[in-house]
Amino acid sequence: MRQINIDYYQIDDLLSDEHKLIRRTVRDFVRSEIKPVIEEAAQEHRAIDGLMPKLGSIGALGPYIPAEYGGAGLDQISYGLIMQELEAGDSAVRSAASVQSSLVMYPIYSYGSEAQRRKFLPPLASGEFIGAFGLTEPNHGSDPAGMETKLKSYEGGFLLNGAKMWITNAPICDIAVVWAKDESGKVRGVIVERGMEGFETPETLHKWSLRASKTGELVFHDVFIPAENVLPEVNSMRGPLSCLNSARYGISWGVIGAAIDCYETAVQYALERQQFDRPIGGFQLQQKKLAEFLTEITKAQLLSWRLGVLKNEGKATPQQISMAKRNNVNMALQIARESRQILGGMGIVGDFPIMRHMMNLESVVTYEGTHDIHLLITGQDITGLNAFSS
Ligand code: TGC
Ligand code: FAD
Repeated sequence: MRQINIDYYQIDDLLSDEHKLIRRTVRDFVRSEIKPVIEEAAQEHRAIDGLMPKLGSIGALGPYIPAEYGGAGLDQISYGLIMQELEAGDSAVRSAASVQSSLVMYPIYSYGSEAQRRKFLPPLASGEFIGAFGLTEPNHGSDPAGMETKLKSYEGGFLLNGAKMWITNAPICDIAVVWAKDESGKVRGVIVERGMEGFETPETLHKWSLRASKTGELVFHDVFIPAENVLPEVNSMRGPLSCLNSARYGISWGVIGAAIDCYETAVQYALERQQFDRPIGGFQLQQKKLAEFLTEITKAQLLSWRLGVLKNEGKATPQQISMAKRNNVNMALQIARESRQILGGMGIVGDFPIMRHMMNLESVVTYEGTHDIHLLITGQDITGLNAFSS
């Protein structure tokens, strides 16, 4: 069998032995725990049984959170490589890990009190607790600053009212980090716990994408939030948007994993499938696709690796992160769509992972800032002019 090389520019030379060991560990985990069950879970529209504790056991939840809070204390390249390997399995698995790490553990670690860190981070790191992140609302997706969810002062804390929509893991979450405006219009972050009176999490059904991930709403009717559940160190949109930086960075790596899975499947198929008495991989039109896939994967690998180095040095800007998220998700989506064509009719069945990746990536290109919103972020960085609103 012909060896498929996805490290075309010897980017492995830029990784440490520890990075390669981490990647190997997660790759083995995905091969033994995810690949055998993911197709059935996605077809049946259900989450993988016991996924979060399993992710916790390999250190995939909060990899860069310090060990004293249950994290693995790893660097940003390690975090990226973990996301890449998980998304080679399925975007739903990477989503579970990136929401928990970047959108729940990160804000508690960065903006929480010491008591909040000690109470919530260890069970989130082990996967005993499942976290959700509530920013998007029915009337505010790309413009979260317009949020209508409100906090009203009440004896010893706040009353929370409003609703969040399209929330990953909402139906199965134990806690949710929720963003809402206080009476002075400041954006605050609060930790809502399952069981609090007036808190409901209905599931969003009939998705054609991310079918192995639970999505839902977070609905609040006069939910009492004690003062100890308010994140003390944040009071503006910088809070939620900084969490998105971390998650978007992880996605830029994750989708490379999905693209590689599609690429490897397409190369294998193109070498084996015979039409007109020869492998379809011998036809120029198919080779053009494969050559472009490898070129785009290589460019994406370099973009994310460099961004990881900048992140390790504390120098990555939100605009650089937007560029990587936008470019790499689009790269993976195009590769998934065209790989599916290389497989012809076989591309639409669950015997191969491509259609599942393709459907998943239709969400990934929308969440964490849409393809167009990230373009406008780059446009604003170039011109200094805001094209979002008048
Ligand atoms: P704007 O006026 O530009 O900024 C408000 C304040 O925030 C600061 N800021 C950031 N800070 C940190 N990181 C960033 N990325 C930041 N972007 C902006 C900014 O400096 C300013 O600070 P200050 O101190 O001057 O007040 O904000 P805007 O309201 O005009 O909006 C800008 C825009 C459109 C770029 C932003 O709203 C945006 O990114 N919209 C996209 C929304 C989005 O990405 N939602 C994601 C929801 S979570 C999700 O999808 C999870 S999917 C999970 C999964 O399953 O994997
Ligand atoms: P809209 O904002 O209504 O956008 C619709 C279209 O208009 C898009 O193409 C957009 O690019 C375009 N558009 C909007 N504004 C402009 C503009 N100024 N200029 C040009 N074009 C514009 N959110 C969370 O908070 N937590 C989660 O865990 C979470 N998980 C998700 C899981 C899934 C499966 C999905 C699909 C979404 C999830 N989201 C989550 C929500 C996600 O972040 C939003 O869907 C996304 O930000 C876009 O918002 P919207 O869907 O309301 O689209």
